[in-house]
Amino acid sequence: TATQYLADWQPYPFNILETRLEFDLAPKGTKVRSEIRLQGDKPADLVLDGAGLQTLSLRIDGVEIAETDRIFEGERLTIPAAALPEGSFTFSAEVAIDPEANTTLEGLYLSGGMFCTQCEAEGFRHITWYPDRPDVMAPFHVTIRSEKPVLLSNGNPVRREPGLAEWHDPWPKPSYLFALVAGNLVSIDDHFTTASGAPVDLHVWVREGDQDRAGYAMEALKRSMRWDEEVYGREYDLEVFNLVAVDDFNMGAMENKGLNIFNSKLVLASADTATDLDYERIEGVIGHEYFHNWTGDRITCRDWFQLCLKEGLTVFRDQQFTSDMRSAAVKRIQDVQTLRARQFREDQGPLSHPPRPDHYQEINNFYTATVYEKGAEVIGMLKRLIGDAEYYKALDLYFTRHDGQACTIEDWIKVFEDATGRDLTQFKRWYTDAGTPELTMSESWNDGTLTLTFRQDTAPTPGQTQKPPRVIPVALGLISPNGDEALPTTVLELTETEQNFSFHHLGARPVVSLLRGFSAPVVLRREISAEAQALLLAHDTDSFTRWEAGHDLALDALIARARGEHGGRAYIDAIGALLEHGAEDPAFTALCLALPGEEEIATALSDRGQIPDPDAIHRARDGFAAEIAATHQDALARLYAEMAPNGPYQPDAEGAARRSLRLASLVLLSHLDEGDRALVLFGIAENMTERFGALGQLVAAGRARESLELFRQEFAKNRLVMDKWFMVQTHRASPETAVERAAALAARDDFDWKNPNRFRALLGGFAANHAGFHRADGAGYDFYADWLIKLDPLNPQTTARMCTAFETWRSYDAGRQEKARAALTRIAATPGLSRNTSEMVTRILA
Ligand code: HT7
Ligand code: ZN
Repeated sequence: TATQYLADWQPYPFNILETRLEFDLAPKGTKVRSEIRLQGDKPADLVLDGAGLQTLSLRIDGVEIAETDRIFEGERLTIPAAALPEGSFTFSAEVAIDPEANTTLEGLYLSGGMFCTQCEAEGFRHITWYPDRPDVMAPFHVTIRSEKPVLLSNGNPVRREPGLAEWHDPWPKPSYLFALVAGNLVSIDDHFTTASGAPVDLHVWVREGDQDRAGYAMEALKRSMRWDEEVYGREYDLEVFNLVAVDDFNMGAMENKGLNIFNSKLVLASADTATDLDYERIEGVIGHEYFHNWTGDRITCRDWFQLCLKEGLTVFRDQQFTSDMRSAAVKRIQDVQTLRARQFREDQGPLSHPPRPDHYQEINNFYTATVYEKGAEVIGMLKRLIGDAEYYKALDLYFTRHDGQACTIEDWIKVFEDATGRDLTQFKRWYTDAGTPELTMSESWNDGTLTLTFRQDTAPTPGQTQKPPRVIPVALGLISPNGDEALPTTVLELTETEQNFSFHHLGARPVVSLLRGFSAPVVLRREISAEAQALLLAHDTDSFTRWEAGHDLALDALIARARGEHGGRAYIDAIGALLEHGAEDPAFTALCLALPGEEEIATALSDRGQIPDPDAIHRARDGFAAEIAATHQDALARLYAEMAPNGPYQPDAEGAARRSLRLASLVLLSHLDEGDRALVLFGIAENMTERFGALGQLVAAGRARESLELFRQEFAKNRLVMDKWFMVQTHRASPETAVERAAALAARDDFDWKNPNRFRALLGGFAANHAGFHRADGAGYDFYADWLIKLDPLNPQTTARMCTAFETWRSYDAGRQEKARAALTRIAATPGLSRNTSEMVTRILA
């Protein structure tokens, strides 16, 4: 398969003045007529992309193109320059496509009888012949003919009559932002007035019966619109904003101009069907897609290597939004947890790549944690280095300088250099170099002076052996032995491989509160005593480093226990002090009570040069939880009771914080009462957060049979809740029974495996069951591989993404490695394997 290289990018030789599309929708035979008005400065071949199209006619200025002037090569059509008029001309095509047969969920497809599209990254070529690349931008005029009652496309509505709708999008956009929806939908409607007084009609479209679960999405949309005006000065720019919920969707949501399309799980929510986490994700993703209107749509990417230009920035913006809507401290801790679990894991394995890769085979495999989450961290570092005022000044310059353009990371860096006068050459390495730097800090104390020595090292990554030092902003503070802050947050700028910093005139030797707010995406190495960690957990003024101190104590204890040693007293004692005042900051207490997961313990063990044993890790974690619960039984029971609902369910940060502490206490207490409390809570809970939390504990305790059946009976008709039902069973089953449980669930009639949400619920839940997936006899790998092989011909995108479950396979013992390798080799050898999955498996095996 051909590899694409960043270095090969060439500008497209034509501008598109306008793109006109006409759709005659039919499930099996949709006709698409296109008219593209092009203009070129000098003679050039016209190269268009198309895949799986039945071409009925191809014309230039109304005249059918001669057979000899149509050169088809793979997914490419070339019309030689000699067959084209000079200056401007119109290329028109008529093609037929088959949405019903389209199971890839890319291009135009059917979901529950509704037509919908997904064009990012290269889906538009499945709709018609077009320069399907992000730097070719055009205004679109779209006509839809269909008997479906609701017919939507991008931009503003122009004409509506029975069986027909016309839309015009005046903002030039690339084909990946095109969208069309046609179906039996109902909407909830609202209005928004922009800061400069322009009215906007807002519609959230769902299936009949789902309206009462769409209200939260609408509120989240309005909050997003206001926030982008207030914080970034960005207003919405069309008369209407449509948001549609779709059941069959490969990812979370898509930012098509004026017509955002969402996985229904990121729209629909009510107290009895959605958890606090669901609500928070809905708000965050609605924000994310809305913010793309400026960072993605108005300013887009020149090529797909620049994906993090829009995704890193938009993730950064959605993280800021959630911090402002909820608790900034909690949000930062959660984001770091996600970054470590997903991006660090990626960076430490065979799939490591820079936020701005320079080659790929299948772009859909690069919608990764590195592009998204590390891309956001890099912007956070930039902001920390230059300060808030300079950051917003640079963003203003970015929006004015590049509005309507398709840009690169170089353009982005230049904006910051011009706005601040800084040289960001070294900073740019964060975009071009893969790998997570390890930052080692050592201390020396001499007569009131503390000297810190920092060293940065980045291990080689696939294709990149040399890792020169990067600029690393290290935010730190100093905490005196009495708990007072001896130095408030100070940002050090590391630029060398090794550097010293001294702090003078200190009374007593302080404890360093290091990497406050997780000021850079690095792995820290330092010697620190358990007493010093406990001091930070008790007194640090920075909530991230405070949480981190407790987390590291717990992780050290779990590592020791997984090796068969004793450990954990320091954490148990420190937690005791925290629990006394636990109710004062319930969300923070809950975060400190949640033990590091099994996967994280496994990674920490391999970081320390040990081979993780998944079964020993599972036992160690269970045993430690039981010991914590036994020691603090009274305090936990008190908090569990105290955090019971004190009014009707509200999906806000305060309510969610109380519930998170109630459930964190329940998790620990369940190790003592074998699920007695969980059983009671399952029976009385009036919201899904508590109900589902209780159900998880019951499954883990092996006491869920009746509760699962009750749950199923109640929610059999609600797809999203049934996804939870599948997921909790594979995720929380005991390691010994997980494969059999997953296989039994997969054999059920209601395991609609062609639906990505259902597939991810069962198989993704199973892969997250660390000891179950990594079962020593390889049964977990085989089961999982069988399902990937089955899904691949239908849905390569989802299959390829789910291959990442294997990315850590080399960390385990020889027996497991052999079995994982066999499963991966079997996938790789499958005849007709998609390009997506083939690339992933090859990289993972390399
Ligand atoms: N920009 C989108 C990324 C995307 C996607 C979304 C849905 C289905 C397939 C997709 N391929 C790529 C989502 C986002 O980051 O906002
Ligand atoms: Zn995005």
